[in-house]
Amino acid sequence: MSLVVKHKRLLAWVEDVARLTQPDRIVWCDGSRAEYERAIQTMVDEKLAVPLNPDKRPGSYLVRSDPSDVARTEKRTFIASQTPEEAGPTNNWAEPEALKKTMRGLFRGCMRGRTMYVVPFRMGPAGSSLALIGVQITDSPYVVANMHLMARVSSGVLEALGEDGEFIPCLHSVGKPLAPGEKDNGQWPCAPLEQRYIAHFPEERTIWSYGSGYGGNALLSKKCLALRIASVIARDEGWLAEHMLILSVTTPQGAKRYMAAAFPSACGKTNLAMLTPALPGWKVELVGEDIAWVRFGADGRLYATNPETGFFGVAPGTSAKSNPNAMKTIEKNTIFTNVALTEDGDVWWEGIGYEAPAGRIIDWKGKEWDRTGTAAHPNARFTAPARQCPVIAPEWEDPDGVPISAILFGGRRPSTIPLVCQARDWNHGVFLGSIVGSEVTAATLDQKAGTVRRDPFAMLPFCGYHMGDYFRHWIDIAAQSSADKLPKIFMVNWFRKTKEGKWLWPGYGENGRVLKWIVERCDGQGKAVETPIGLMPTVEAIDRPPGVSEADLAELLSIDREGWKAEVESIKEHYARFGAKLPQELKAQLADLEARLATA
Ligand code: OXD
Ligand code: MN
Repeated sequence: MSLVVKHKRLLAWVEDVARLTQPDRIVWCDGSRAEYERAIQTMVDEKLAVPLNPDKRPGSYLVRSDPSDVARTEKRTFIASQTPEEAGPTNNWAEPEALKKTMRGLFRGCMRGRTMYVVPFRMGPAGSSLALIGVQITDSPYVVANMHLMARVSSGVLEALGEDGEFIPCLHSVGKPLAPGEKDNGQWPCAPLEQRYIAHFPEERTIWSYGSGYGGNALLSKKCLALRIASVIARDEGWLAEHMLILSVTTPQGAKRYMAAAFPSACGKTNLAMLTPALPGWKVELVGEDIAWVRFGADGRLYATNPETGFFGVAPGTSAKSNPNAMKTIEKNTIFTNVALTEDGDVWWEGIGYEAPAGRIIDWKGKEWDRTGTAAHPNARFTAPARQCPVIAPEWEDPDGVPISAILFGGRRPSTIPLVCQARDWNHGVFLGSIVGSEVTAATLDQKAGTVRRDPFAMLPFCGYHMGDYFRHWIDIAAQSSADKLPKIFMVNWFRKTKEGKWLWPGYGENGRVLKWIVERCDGQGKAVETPIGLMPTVEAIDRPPGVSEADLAELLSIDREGWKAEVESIKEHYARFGAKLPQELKAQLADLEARLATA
């Protein structure tokens, strides 16, 4: 590399890590196309990546991971703050020095036989006041290629760092040293599960990840930096780092309004971010589909920025019906992981919208698929550049971010929670965010099917500090502005079912009808009535989609009093986890809800 790195702390860190991990060689990354191609070619040479048919998927590759390394491993994810109280009841805590000692033992010699890449990257558009610089050391060419798509990797970042600029050190190894002459030879490298650690040191703003090469465990820019570490920085500096999509809605009159929305995993967040509204004349464009960094502008409004540059989306279930814009985004230049390979060199997965084609299909484990079981892993992914999305908003890289009119919270709730409800004010909105949850389906987690897994603000796996302090931060941040400038907050639920188990709402493009009411509410229009749970649209206020009867809509907008009373009890249990850190304001909101339900 022609650039001379003058940053002493960075150079010393890279030298220390090299001494510890003992790679064969060190490569400083510059973010160039040639470097991306070299990383991919390294995987192809090692039989870790398969080029797809260029007539079907130009510039695209398929990678298969080890069956033990297919998702974020929350059990192996740690917040190593000085005290357990700082990490709070929802995070795994580890004593930082003890964890470092254990991990240093694992890192010792772990890059033998491999290349150590030094990947400088920026999160956030150039010129953004929130942009953060990270440097990831990794021994995975898969990580290098994915980081090229997901973050702004460039040698310019090193120049910007100068001699002593701030950066977040992100150390990663797959944890599979190679003996002399040994090759990966088609074996996805990773360490046994019990040796994996995804460790965050919030006070030091440092990340160490060992043993996994997959997704959020290994692309440290994403969940580790842009959420867990950034949430701590945001708390300290008075902004918000959130697990939220950002979209714009343009009305038939040409008015553009921006919204941010938090949903737990598997609630159609990416689909909503790329929505094609069924309502004629309405348009949705995407600014971000996973993470939003949000801060107040000089005008007192909240502005949101997408720190990333690509999508790491779940493939199964993505189809021309559920998300036509995602399907167009991934037509080319995409890395697919753990999907099935068709005989003609294309990809396939369950829920792609058409039957698996005839001929030999290789499943995600690399075996010929016998057409029983799933051909793609349920958490199979595509990594694609955001700029390829046909509905990317032209302003998605605006360094100032976009002004947010509405914040939406949603979950997968077959009962009780109505289609949409507006918070009475900011604190009531924070209350709605704090009780987000999804109904547990069979075989998810250790919980009983039918119970609600609470995932406050959809941040349960991503908040880098005590969740009670996080609630406090959301309440306090409002003081930076005035009530008239703050976004309106809404709770939505696309997943209501009848008692007989029939969907009450068609979802997908029809969700645009709910966004329309939200826009109208933000603009001081749209009919709403006061109810014990918040402001609700009247049946006439929502444009009714074809196939939804007036009675269905009335049910979607009704208040299930008994359901809500049970909900209050469940919220009490959820809140009990936070002990003395639960803000008084949220306790008051819950008491208020209970009283309204009793008297109304
Ligand atoms: C993701 C997640 O992968 O939220 O984005 O799990
Ligand atoms: Mn996510």
